[in-house]
Amino acid sequence: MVDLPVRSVFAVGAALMGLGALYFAVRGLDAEGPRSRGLHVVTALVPTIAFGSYLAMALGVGVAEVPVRGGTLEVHWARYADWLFTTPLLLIALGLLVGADTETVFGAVAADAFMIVTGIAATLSGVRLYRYAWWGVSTVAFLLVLYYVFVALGRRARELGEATRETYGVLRGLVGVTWAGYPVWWLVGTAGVGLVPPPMEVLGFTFLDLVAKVGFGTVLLRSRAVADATDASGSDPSSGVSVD
Ligand code: RET
Repeated sequence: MVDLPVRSVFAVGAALMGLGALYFAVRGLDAEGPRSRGLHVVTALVPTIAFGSYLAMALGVGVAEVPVRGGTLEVHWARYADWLFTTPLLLIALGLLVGADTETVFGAVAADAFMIVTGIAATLSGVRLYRYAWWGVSTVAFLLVLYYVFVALGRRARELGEATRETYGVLRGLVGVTWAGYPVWWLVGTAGVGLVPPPMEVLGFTFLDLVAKVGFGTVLLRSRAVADATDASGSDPSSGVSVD
């Protein structure tokens, strides 16, 4: 049974994600051009999914007790369902921003899905040693995701106009810092060594989720790069439409 402070954090998380989704959706109403519209849709979809996940956890349905050797563990599985969809969407947003080719975006999404699925295996394993082994596998996939964000997509961003380059630089930094917080928080939290107590753990993940989703969307949609993306003439590479 999820206790009240934890439920309250989930409820606040749901409210903030809902507001974020609404804000991005309204902003997207007058978006023009396929790439800009795509970016607005993806940016609004991410906190919408998170709203569902947080609401489920606040109502106690996104939570399960998992048997581990020596006791049980409360697993917030709705988080993983959220991440399985929102992390690929965030990578697709980065791909859309820089006009990446489909193969590169697909590679990033595949590595990312593998990271989340093996992260689920880490969380559900009943044997401590296996949990850390799966965490290690998931972290290797995470490093691959970072390769795509920093190297493959970053290379493409460098070829583009100043506005896109700058926005990509900020988003890359934001992804690098916030995403790296997840495996670390998992490790120090209840799923790992248990240094951080449950309410604190939930607070930390909620903070990371808000920055990685709503913070990300705010930076992205505020930028001139997205406004430039409304011009789909394709003469300037920063306004090309390579991924639709
Ligand atoms: C887990 C545990 C196993 C090791 C690793 C993890 C990474 C999770 C990440 C999640 C990112 C979530 C985001 C959500 C917001 O939209 C599964 C915690 C590497 C990187 C960005």
